[in-house]
Amino acid sequence: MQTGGVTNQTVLITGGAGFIGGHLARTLVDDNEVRILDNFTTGRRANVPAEATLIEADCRDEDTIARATQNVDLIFHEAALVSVGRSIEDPQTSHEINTDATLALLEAARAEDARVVLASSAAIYGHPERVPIAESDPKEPMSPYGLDKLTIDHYARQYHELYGLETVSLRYFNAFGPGQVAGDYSGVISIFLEQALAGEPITVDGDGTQTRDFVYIDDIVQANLQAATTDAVGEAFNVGTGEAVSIRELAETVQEVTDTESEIVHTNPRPGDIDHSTAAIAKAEDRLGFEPTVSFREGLERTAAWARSR
Ligand code: UD2
Repeated sequence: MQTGGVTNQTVLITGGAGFIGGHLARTLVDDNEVRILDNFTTGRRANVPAEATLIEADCRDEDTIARATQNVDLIFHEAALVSVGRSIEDPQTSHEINTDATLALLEAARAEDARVVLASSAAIYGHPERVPIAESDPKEPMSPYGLDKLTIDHYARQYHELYGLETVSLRYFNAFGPGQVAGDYSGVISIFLEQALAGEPITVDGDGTQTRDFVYIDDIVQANLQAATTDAVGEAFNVGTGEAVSIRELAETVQEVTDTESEIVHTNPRPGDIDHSTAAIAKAEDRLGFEPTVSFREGLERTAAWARSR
């Protein structure tokens, strides 16, 4: 993938061994000096390119942050506790990882005058009053995770307003693609693909009428590269496709693309789950030049092919 004009920079990717961070690292490593900060809680060593410098440590550790940010030009902050469910079980840990560590990172970026592109989330909106959701719509997060992401999204804007730091918040909707590994706390697509390929039941929480805006990893990377060079600093952007897919429809499409015998079963709805979530992307289109390039179906087929090859 092209680096979108991000060249010859010293780049720190926190969570650089994770799903999104790993894709960013591979995209940037040939044309930049890439540093990865990851503690491998959910990250994977296979995601770390050989040419990158690895700092294996916890992003909550302030000495680590100081070392990792030394002389950096650009920071992609992807390290997080990404599970909404985990944050409900353990709000304090969510706060430490998602909020406190981000604040420390912003402080370090201020000292280095480094641009920060920060992973915010659609979870900040909570139950939306209407879809698609615009950036200025009400924000009533339903989970500690959503609250943490809302807090750092505000901090990013404030660091621009108060200190002139170049920050951009990207409010990811539901990212998916090759490299997203199924686990108790990972995204629904990776879970459904693993279930389908193992011939196990596909577990839909609740009635499956809840909808999500699934955005393919290449387009997440595209938005990050645009955020790294845009003049629209101090701003937050939705990163999605504008297309709503219900979880039931997702389960059925997974059945199709994997050609599985797996049945769809329904379990209890998930506490703190958002009912509908679709991004309005006009702001990202107009100001970043963002344009989704991979459809849900195409992305799912590519991801299924990857999952099958594992
Ligand atoms: C995802 C991200 C979160 C945040 C948010 C933004 C993950 C793990 N979380 O949260 O970080 O950015 O998107 O919108 O990527 N489901 C099932 N069966 C399963 C697993 C999930 O039906 O086995 C349902 C679940 O109840 C929910 C939907 O699928 O309605 C999506 O769940 P998710 O955990 O993939 O993602 P979400 O939207 O909670």
